[in-house]
Amino acid sequence: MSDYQVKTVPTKAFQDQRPGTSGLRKRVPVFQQEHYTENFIQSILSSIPGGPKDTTLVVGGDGRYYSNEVVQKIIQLSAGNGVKKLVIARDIIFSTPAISHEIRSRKATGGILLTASHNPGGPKADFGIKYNMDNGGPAPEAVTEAIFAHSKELTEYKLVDLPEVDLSQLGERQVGPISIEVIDAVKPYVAFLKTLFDFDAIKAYVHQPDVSVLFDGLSGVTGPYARDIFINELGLDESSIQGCEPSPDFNGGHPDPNLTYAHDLVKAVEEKQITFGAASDGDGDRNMIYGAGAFVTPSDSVAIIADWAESIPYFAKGGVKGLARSMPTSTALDRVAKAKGIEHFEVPTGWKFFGNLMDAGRLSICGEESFGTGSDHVREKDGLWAIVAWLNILAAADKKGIKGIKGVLQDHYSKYGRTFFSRYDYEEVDSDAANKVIKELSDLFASSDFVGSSPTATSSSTSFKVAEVGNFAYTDPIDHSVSKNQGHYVTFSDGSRFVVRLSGTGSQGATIRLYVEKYSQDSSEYGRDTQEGLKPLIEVALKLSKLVEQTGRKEPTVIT
Ligand code: G16
Repeated sequence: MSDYQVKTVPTKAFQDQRPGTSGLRKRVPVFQQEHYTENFIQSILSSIPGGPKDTTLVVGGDGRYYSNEVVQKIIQLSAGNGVKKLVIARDIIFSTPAISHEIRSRKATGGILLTASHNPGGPKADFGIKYNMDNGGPAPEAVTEAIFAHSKELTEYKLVDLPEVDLSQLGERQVGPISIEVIDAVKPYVAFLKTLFDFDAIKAYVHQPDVSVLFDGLSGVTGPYARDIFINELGLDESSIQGCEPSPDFNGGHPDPNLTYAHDLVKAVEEKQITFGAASDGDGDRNMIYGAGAFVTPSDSVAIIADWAESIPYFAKGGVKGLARSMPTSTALDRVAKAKGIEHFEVPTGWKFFGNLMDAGRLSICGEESFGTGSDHVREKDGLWAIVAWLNILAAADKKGIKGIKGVLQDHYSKYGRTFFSRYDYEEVDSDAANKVIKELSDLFASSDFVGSSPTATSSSTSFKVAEVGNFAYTDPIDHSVSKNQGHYVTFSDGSRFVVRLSGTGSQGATIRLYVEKYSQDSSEYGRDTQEGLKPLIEVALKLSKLVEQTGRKEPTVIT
């Protein structure tokens, strides 16, 4: 008989463990309830296709508050469920894209990621758990629904009582019935990036006397990765990085790389007139690109990366097989796809929807308005990948006399026109009020005379003629699965549009997202302020959805 007994622990099921856009995200005290975290981990293990027995799982996260407790639970439950091996990052610090890469390069069964991404961390803030598949990507809806179904019916979970495992020491050891390998999670990922990009050209570019760089890790997981890339590989000075010490509560900040939450970076870039500024989020999958006087919207970012793909060795060698964006992301990418004759796709919000297309060899570059950009090098969006891609592009553009981020943006607009895009977030809205906003739009769409009508923005007397409306649904071209209710959209006859949907990543109440987009080929408009240009459209969107009346919110929480 083994020294290690598998213990069966009776539990009660929770009814609120449905994974959202990207895993289960709740406040820490929710995860701290007796059995809550164990139940969810058991539901994940029970839902692994083929079962948990003899599997190898990669485990890590952004190191946020409560991570160590949860990893110790994962070790015990994995041992109880017959998992053969866990590959865990030293001190748990493992960026989401690096986990994706590790799963793929080891041919592991899957991975458990501990992160609530860009949401704040700390004893009263957010925690999250998600499962990734053997392709390195987030579990598709069939699997997340299986996890949810398990969680609602669970009566017991299995574990082995084990002493706490020290995760600061590298190396492989046997802990009871399970093997634990603690790895350096930074080196393999940075070595991988070096195979994708022209690091020599980037190095030459960033050392030009008129070029300066500032990266902000927002105290999230990318700090050690950024240090290796910017300081060790590119030979830049310490002053080129900030916020690069991972902190369990992100130093009290909100690790979301946008104009609101990455204000320290924006301020420093403007004050010091830095050529290239960039930030990444808590778990390292999001990015923001910002040079002095030049903010790159994520929708433009993916379009520009696609347009300049040939300057990036990975694409120059392998070609660009297809392009894709999430539905609310602006149509800037579509214009590049059409111009280059490349297949392109519009998928629902959620990186998990890109995976099948990549696995089928039909998608190379994709992005989302929510500061996510990436490619088929892994199956997650990848903040540092996007940042290095931009440096690669800037180096190539510089050789053609196109200077800096501003130069690349102007060049793009003159070729393709400019797409103005903005997102208004109304966070922690009462759920009933949020549902009423959605219902308001559904009712409007059902009325026979809405399409063809011309709502007017009273402040400027601008009218928009309604051309098409709908609630976005998607049929996956590969496995033909159908995802409905993915966002209400109104498209106007001039090509502008707005979208309203409820976020699937909040941890409290509801978050309403309003996305607005307007396209212009009038070069006198290219230099225009985004919010100014979109004002009439936003007014019409708010009027039609009755958002202010239903929620009592006069202003959004965040504008990006
Ligand atoms: C996740 C998903 C993204 C999605 C974003 C926002 O990002 O991976 O695909 O665009 O959430 O989703 P929602 O609008 O439903 O809140 P992350 O960085 O939070 O993992």
